[in-house]
Amino acid sequence: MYVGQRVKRKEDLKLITGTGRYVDDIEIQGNLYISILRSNVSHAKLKRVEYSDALKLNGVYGVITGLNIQVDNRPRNFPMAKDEILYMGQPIAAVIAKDRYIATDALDYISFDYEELPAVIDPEEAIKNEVKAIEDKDNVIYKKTYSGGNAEEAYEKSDLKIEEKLEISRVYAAPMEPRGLVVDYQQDRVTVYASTQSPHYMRSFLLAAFGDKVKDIRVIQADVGGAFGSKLFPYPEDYIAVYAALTFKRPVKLINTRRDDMFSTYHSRGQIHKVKVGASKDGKINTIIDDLIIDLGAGWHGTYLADIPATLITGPYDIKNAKVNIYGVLTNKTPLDQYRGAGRPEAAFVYERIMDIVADELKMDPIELRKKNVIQSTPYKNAMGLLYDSGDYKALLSKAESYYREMEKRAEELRKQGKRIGVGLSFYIEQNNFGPWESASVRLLSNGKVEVIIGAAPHGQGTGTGIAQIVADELEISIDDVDVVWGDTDKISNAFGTYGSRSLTLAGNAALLAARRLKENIMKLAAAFMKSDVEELQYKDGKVFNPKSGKSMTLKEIAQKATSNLGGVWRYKAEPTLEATASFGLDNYTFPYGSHIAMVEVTEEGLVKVLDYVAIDDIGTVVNPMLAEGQVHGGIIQGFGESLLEEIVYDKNGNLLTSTFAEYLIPSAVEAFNMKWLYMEIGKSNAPLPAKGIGEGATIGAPPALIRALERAVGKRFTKVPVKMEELSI
Ligand code: MCN
Ligand code: MO
Repeated sequence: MYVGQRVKRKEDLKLITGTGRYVDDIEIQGNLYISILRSNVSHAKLKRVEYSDALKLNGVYGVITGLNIQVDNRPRNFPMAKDEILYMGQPIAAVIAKDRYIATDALDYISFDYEELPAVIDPEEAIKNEVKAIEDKDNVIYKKTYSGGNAEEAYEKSDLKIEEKLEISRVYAAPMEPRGLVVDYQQDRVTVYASTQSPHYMRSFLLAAFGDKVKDIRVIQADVGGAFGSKLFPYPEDYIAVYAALTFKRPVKLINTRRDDMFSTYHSRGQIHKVKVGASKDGKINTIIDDLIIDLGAGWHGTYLADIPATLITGPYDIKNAKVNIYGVLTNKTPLDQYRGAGRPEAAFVYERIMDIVADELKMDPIELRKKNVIQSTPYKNAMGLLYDSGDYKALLSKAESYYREMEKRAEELRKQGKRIGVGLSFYIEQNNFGPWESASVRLLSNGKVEVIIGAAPHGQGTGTGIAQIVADELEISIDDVDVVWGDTDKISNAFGTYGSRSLTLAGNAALLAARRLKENIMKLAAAFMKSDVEELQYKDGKVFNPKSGKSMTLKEIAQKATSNLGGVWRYKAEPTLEATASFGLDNYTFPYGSHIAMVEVTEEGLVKVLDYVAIDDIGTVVNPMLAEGQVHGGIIQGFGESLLEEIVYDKNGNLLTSTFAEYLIPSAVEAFNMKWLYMEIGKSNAPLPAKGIGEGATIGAPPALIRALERAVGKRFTKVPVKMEELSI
């Protein structure tokens, strides 16, 4: 059995030997380069773009301005500002030139006239609607209330009433590789090579825009240098590049610089939660009322990032009354979309801050308070109607508690030496398997090897290895004989991609079902070849054999026979193409859950050192503990960044002040620390392979644990991430 083993990543050999192919490594004979002129003002009426000087430059093929395409959920002036500039960094013009240097130089020869408009930057100001972020739109573009029980009445009746404003700043996903694409043009065909999490989304979005001009748009996912949620849906640059290829009838290439990327890759989080919490004297939380303000920037496709935390606001706790009023507001900032965790870290920050704050107010132990409130058994329907499927939350919490108590003991010793030490624990619930289903095909090749094509589009997670483990087990063959491939809309026609920690569960189970189907077909073919009844045959260790006659055939022999043309007449009762496809979806979300425990030291200057860190998850069956652990490590470090370093900052005029890594800080090896990951396999999903996801869990669990530890170390209450050095120093 490979499932459950720490199998090494099959993806790595290519990448560590320098033979990976990222989008900027791809050159199509004769491709032109695109460079984007971006707005340096945040809100203005765009009067005129002057580019005749740029056209005079040697090597410039053309300039595109004012391109507008109607795309669902995207504002007017998409993908380029035409009459109104909505945010700093918005594309205004695109230069198409012979090489990327000429394309970039030509930007200096383009100017635009504009009439500045007041910018809307503070989301709380935006609600007042006095100044408009987009001329013809109400600033509060999305308003929705979720409620369960009777939140107000429960609040009035509560012994303890607390009001807090909790804030999660805007962040940038900061993948190592910025976004980019190469568009190959061949008269009526277009092939896009992209750094994306979903070639299939890209294809369907682009076909909606350009479908009348081409037969199909094939999208191929290049190797991707990280995405973290930010490369799921196509961006303005993608539309501009395809439009340019079709207009100039040439292949084109567009690669973001880091600065381009920081301005244009949709930012994330950016939420304010004004909460009212009612609890009884003994620590039972009765109600949460939350006014949730989400800073959507200059677009409104990110509203789902408020729906997710709204429906998860009670977390893994049995809180019967809750109400969340969402205010989705427009501002003159880069539009908002998902970053690893997508809504669940926001929810966890809120309900876990609530747990710690209520514990402090009641002078109770925070773990005792959590134990009092934690959901006792599953399945459980939460106040907003979500059905938490499976797991033993109490058991996981008590396991986490033992680590917490042990760290507290050590912390106490260190405190006696005068050190500022804090320990924090978070307990969280996840939700995954968004995007209804996923597909996979399994093929037996004539060399006897098995190719698995998945509709998910991994980009660093190692999911290809996890799925190879599943298929190798099902077909009882060596994992070396299984090759998992993905990322090409021509290889599998309908699929979604990798996001929401869904790939192992959905694509993995689709691959499992496809492998089963293929095996059934192989048995039928073998029966024809071995002149046996299929009932007489058995499948074992990658061979079909007849116990009566003692004869057997290997997969390779079956494949060669089925695909050779020496058989003469058509006589198979089974499908000789040796390919089976299946799709898999679950009719409910799955809900992994877990706990993080952190011990930190804060120096007088406000420097933070993480002394110890433990994370515990229950994700049902763990296919590859090494891969899952790797995901947790990366997520914890990103959670550390979000807690202490990362913040997108605009000034009051909408100038982006964090447009390089000198101002926008991300954690590096210097900040890294030891982390231990443990898992339980109690909460299985309903899938044939009862796994749940782990790709995002740690970004959910880390910030609340770290913030609590910091709070205990310095003796102050923190209600906003990131916590700044000056708040931590003495
Ligand atoms: N796994 C496992 N057992 C399980 C579940 C998962 O062994 N029960 C393993 C899988 O084999 C896979 C990994 O854990 O190697 C993650 O699988 P899964 O939880 O299904 O998540 P996805 O593959 O769908 O990955 C998406 C998730 C998301 S949503 C973001 S954002 C994110 C993340 O993955 N972006 C990443 N991790 C990232 N890691 C890298 N290196 N780069 C990114 O951009
Ligand atoms: Mo994601």
